[in-house]
Amino acid sequence: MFKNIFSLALLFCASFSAQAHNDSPDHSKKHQQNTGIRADSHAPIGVMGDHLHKQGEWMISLRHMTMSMQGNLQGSDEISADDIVTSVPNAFSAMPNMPPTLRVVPQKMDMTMTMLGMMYAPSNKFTLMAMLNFVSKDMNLTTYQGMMGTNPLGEFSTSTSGLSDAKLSALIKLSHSDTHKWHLNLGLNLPLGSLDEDGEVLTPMNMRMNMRLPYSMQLGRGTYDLEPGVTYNGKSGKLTWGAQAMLALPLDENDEGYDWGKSQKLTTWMQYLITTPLSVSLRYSFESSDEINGRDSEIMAPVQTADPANYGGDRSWLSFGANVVGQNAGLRGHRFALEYFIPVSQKVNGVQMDMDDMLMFGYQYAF
Ligand SMILES: [Cu+2]
Repeated sequence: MFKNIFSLALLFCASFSAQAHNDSPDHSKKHQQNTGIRADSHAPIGVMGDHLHKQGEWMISLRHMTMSMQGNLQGSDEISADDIVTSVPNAFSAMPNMPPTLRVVPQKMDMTMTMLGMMYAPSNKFTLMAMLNFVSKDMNLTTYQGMMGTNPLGEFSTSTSGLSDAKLSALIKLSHSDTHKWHLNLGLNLPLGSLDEDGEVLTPMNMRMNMRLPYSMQLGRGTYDLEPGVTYNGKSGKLTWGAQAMLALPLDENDEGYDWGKSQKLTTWMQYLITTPLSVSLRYSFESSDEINGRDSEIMAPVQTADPANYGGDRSWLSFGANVVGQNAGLRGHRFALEYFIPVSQKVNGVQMDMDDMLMFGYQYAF
């Protein structure tokens, strides 16, 4: 699939650059460089709130992300399904009819997220941003037979989809020179996503039961989170670079009695402008998050994802991206971008699924 997507993206890039060069043969290339909209005036597409707008300007954006997870990690080491069901304690073993170890193992998870964004600048010093998110999640799991041993009983899958949390933020200009730009990000998570999604699961006793799905399958965080951060952008010739640090601080526990804990994200990137309408990027991201605080009393099963201690940890990614921006006629100012992420390191709390690669596409248009 990725191969096709990349060919498509390259085709886009090629047609956009061709257009920029063919346009108005009277103009020198230098002139076009001066009047064109630089592709690298926005950060790689996965960075949110990287730029401010001019007073009165609006921007709409649409991003689509796909990510997948396969297999499991304990800390930073791979752990097999057989090892999980024989060695990892079940957090609910004190409850009646509960096995001493985990008996259900997640094998694969696919997730997509669609983000619809809007920006508006009431002044040159201040840009507002709102984002609506939609998610869909699919997980395949294997259930092991009875209270112990390594005999698989069967497989099942669960899925959820719908509206996730929304975000509101204010971007406040600090200092802006031609080379260095700094701004503050003040974000707020609005808990619109559902926390009580159900699904049918296969139990180790070979029963199909409908129950509340674990935390990672729910659609939202359920809390108002304060998300303060700071963003830096630098520019020299055909090179741009930047960095952003963000925190997420839940203000209270949610209606089901838990919160996702604090998290911090740090990212830094570099972009190279190949031609005015096309830039390529390399980015490093690091995220560290707490385990879940508290718990939802309806989430109870011999599976790692039902235990709040199996959430959070440290993860980092490298990503490769491209930004393309139309230069003339009907496509002027229309941006298309993509970013492809590869996990570099993972050190998870407890036992969690192993992240695979991620891909994000985006479209942006300012007016
Ligand atoms: Cu914008």
